[in-house]
Amino acid sequence: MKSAVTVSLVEAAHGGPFVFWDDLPAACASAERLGFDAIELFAPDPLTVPAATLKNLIDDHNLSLAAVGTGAGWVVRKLSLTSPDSKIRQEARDFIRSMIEYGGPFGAPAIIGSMQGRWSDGVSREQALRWLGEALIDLEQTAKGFGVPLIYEPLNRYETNLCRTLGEGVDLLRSTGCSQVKLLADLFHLFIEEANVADAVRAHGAAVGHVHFVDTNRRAVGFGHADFGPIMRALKEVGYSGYLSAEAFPLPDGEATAAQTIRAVRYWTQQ
Ligand code: LER
Ligand code: MN
Repeated sequence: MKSAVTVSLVEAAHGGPFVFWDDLPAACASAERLGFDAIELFAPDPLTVPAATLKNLIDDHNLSLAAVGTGAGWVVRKLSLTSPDSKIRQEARDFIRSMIEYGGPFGAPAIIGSMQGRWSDGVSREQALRWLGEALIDLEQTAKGFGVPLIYEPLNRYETNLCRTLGEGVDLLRSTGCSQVKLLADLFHLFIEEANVADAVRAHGAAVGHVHFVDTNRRAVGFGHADFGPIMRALKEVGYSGYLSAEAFPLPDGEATAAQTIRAVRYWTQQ
């Protein structure tokens, strides 16, 4: 398993669960110094940091790009793949496609989390899941062009009413027939929604393509109260070899969160 740390450049997301903020060169320098394999980037759009600039930065710091988030489409532009308004649904798809095309040349998948939206306003759950499924089928084609998966993230009940567990995520993927859409196991969401996180990972591990590595209170692993032994054993059992990416609150600060995360990654991957 490989290590990654999140960097947010989205002003409107301040207060959110990202380790490093605003200063991408400084975040890359810290990530390299601490020994991370990669950064995961939460950017406003594909233009704020031109791809060439990003490439120079990560190359200079011996880092990879683990994934790109698409949540700015929701946070900044209020786009959603399940909006009742077809124009907004289309704009949401266009935005996500632009992020797939941004990360693709780096081998980095795009993550669909908050852009999935929620059903309401006269839209049934079935209808919303159909729209979401159609978008995954369409966007998977773009991802395939770069040889990268597309990552879909079940979220806890306070953030979506569509898919909240890995099992519900697997059901959605099955209904689409998509083979290159993988699930993001964000442990924070799973601690809220799963009866047993290790059992869920064991049952659905084949579908997991990315992990948000974080403790129960959304702080660095070890700064909360989960027992990571069973979860890490489950990830090993299912042969997970992707990223453990720290998407956590910078508490007490980003450096301490990143340092604790890399200690936890080393400890748990060597057990
Ligand atoms: C939001 O709670 C989250 O986990 C992000 O990864 C989704 O964009
Ligand atoms: Mn997440």
